[in-house]
Amino acid sequence: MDEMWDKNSTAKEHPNIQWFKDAKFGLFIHWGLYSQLAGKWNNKRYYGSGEWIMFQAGIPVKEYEQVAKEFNPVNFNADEWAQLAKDAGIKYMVITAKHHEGFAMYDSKASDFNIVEATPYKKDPMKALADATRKRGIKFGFYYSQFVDWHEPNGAGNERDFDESKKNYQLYYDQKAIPQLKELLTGYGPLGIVWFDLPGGLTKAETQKLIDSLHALQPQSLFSSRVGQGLGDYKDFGDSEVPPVPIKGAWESIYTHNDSWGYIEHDMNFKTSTEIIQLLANVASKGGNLMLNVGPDGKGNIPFYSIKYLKETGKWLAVNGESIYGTTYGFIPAQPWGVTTAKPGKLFLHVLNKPQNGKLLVPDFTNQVSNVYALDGKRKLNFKRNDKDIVIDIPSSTGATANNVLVIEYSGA
Ligand code: FUL
Repeated sequence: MDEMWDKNSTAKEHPNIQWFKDAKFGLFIHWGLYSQLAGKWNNKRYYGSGEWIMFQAGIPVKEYEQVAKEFNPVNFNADEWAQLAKDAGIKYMVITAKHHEGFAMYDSKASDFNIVEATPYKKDPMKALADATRKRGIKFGFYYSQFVDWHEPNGAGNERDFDESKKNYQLYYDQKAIPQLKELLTGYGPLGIVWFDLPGGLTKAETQKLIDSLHALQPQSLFSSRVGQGLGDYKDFGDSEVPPVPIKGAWESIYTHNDSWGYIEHDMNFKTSTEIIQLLANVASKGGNLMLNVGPDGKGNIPFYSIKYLKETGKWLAVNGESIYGTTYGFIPAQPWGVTTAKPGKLFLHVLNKPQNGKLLVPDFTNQVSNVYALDGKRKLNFKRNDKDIVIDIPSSTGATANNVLVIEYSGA
């Protein structure tokens, strides 16, 4: 079993980490000028990551700036977005304040390339969203691309418009990234998370200095490990990655709902609610959080299928949330029928594939069992002890849902 993800076991965790460990389910939102392009440029369709279209299609900075003139998300409604998160059973939300394109989706004094200055919309949607989200008891946070910035001569990643040999990354950090991060940490109330992405250009000592100066503004805010140099308050794995074994400490898996983080009009490959629920159970069974991404369009609409499947996921969580929120990884490894999560005195069996013969085998469970029941409706179930194993009778009436959760209550933990 791994110890703390990349800290030694004596390293101190962030004092405010517990809410994050308990949260289990977050909503990631990628929203920017790329949402307006919707995966198309000059009548050509692009696939993959919509938020990379400037790079993929080779759009020069000056032309990309023109996209801002068309960006007018009149349908954006902070309360609707926050209420969707609430209905979906989401516990924290992280939205792109600035992605690699360099465009600030908030009122930034540090760069005119922002939603208030450069678009006909002229308003800052982030204030309203931060308030609407927190009002519903959901933590709010920002994604920030700290090193890659294709709009800036001194930012990383755009060697087509800007000569790499002339770049001064420190200047970019001093003039844009650090001032913008400070704006985000001072203008939008208490942030649950700052989700740094793609580190570079800083030594470990410089990264630590940056972290300290930002934590001084909001000590309670948690910083993602993509701040770089092995630092950060919790670990993010690669995009769309679940570790194969349970991991101790605070960590997160990130997935997007279809195949793109930013909106792509022609990407309809949405995960169903069954797939989301099973993914969530799988990640929780390893001890982590799932942050699932949606990509609203340029008008501010969240895609129809994201709304539909998120709401269905929320309905399942309303009944079965006890087996997800506040759990730790299951101490029985993955079985042919599914995965497990745990709380003191309770083992939750997430039955993702119902056993054909109606007998569910839990191997090597030696504790004294006091009760076995289905979480949905609390129906008591018959079980037998078979040496070290437990065999539970699954009633034939058990339907095929995304995830039937059974509970074993036991003593002697
Ligand atoms: C990556 C980015 O390059 C992608 O565009 C996306 O934001 C993903 C979540 O992280 O590093």
